[in-house]
Amino acid sequence: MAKLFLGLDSSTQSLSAVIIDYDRRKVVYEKSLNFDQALPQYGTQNGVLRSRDPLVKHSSPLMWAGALDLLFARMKKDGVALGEILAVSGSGQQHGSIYFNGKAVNALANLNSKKSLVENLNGVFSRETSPIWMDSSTAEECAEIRAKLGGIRATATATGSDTFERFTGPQIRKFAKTEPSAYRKTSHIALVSSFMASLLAGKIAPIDYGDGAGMNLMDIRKKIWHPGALKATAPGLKEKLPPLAASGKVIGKVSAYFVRKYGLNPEALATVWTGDNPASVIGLGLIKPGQVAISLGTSDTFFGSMQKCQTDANGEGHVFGSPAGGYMTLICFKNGSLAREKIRDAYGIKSWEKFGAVLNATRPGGSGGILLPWFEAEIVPRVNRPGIHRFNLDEKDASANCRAIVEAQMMSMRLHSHWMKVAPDCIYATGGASNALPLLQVMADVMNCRVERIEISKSAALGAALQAAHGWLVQSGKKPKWKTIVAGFTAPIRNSGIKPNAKAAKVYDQLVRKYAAYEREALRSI
Ligand code: XUL
Repeated sequence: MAKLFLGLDSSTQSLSAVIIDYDRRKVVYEKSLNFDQALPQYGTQNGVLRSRDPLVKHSSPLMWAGALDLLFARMKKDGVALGEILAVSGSGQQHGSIYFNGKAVNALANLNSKKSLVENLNGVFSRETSPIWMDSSTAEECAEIRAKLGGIRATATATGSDTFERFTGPQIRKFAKTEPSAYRKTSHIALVSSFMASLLAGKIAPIDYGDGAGMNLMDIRKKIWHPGALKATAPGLKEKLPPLAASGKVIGKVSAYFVRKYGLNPEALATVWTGDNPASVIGLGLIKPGQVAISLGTSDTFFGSMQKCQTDANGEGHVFGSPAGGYMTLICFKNGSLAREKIRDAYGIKSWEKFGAVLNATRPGGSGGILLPWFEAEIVPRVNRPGIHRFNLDEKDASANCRAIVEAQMMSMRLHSHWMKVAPDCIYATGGASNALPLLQVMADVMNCRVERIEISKSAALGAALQAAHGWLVQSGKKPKWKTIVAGFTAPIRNSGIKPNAKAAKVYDQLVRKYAAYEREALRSI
């Protein structure tokens, strides 16, 4: 019988599934469900609820649960051999938090398959909505926690990152301060990853070392809840948090809900989920230390695997646990795809092909103009007042602006990834926009490094499926090597290598200095 493993990825805008046939080293099924389209009753825009305050970004945990039901229903309808799946794992958008009240444990243990998950979860939340990673409304709480932990360097050394607005600890502190009675009624706090794992397992699931590191609450070296960080964040927090565990660790058998309703294998194992970035590290096969990838998605992320924990003294980058053991580094730029899309649309360019043609038709460095595209509050560099800044750049010049936004994004990555001190010989590009070769040429030129494409549109879900396989093999008494697990599933596209152009690279060596100066100036002015 085929060894089938299911990986799910609950991201900002969609829920995706990838099923792998482990022995055949093949992805045998993929499906994605877009929240706005499939569940319009929640009224989200790009997966986010509308809010009057531009810094507040919440989503609905019920929508995620509804999406899980819908996705299983679609898999069943598509004739997927759900009865043969051996283990399920997953990944979630990082940092988002879910607040359960005292009814949750019972409700999870007794999920009624005659009802929907949404009906089953009626009345189990102490907070109806979930702040997600795009939220930047906790600057005050970040400052308070950072001060109690002894400043930026001390906070990053203790928890893997400086305090960040989207990180779960500052979000929990804001909730405890602004809604103390609802906070008191909270019995369990989950991340998106552990929330979805809890539904699958029918019990409160552990948080893994990858996603747990995105909370400012975990001791990054000891991988336990950090007593000082807990104390600095909110009263009685330890009791509300689940245990920490390695991702892929078996929680138990899947809840009977999924067996009865969708015919999932009753022996299938539910395992601990992780964050979407840690899962992508596996899905892209970044097992060797020093391997670096740039993912061009809703947010643009620059990440790689790292053996020894080394934190960023300036506090811009993050260190998370890697599902493959060891660590991963990550820098997250919030104004990724949506910012590119805004510029593309503002100049009436109808497709990404046309946008690429505009890039090809302009010179590296353009006329030396710079565009800082902070449509949304930015994470790196930290910008809490959104705005677009142009230096020596004519707003009316469509092609110059298209080139300038891509160059700015790449130069920002070059500048702010300096602390990782990795000199990769190749950068793997992935995510939606990595199909656009002209954009990758700018990446290669700015980074002065070869770029290879890995066409795994669902790298997080694939990583999750591989994580399920790992968990199952360990449970079966094997000692699987990650190198063996990922082999054959992940490889760059053949002949996809894009070499940097030496002349262009020289232009960017100069321009990046100008960019750094303008960025400093813009940050001073806001
Ligand atoms: C990482 C981050 C984003 C989300 C996107 O720190 O905030 O990449 O994980 O889902």
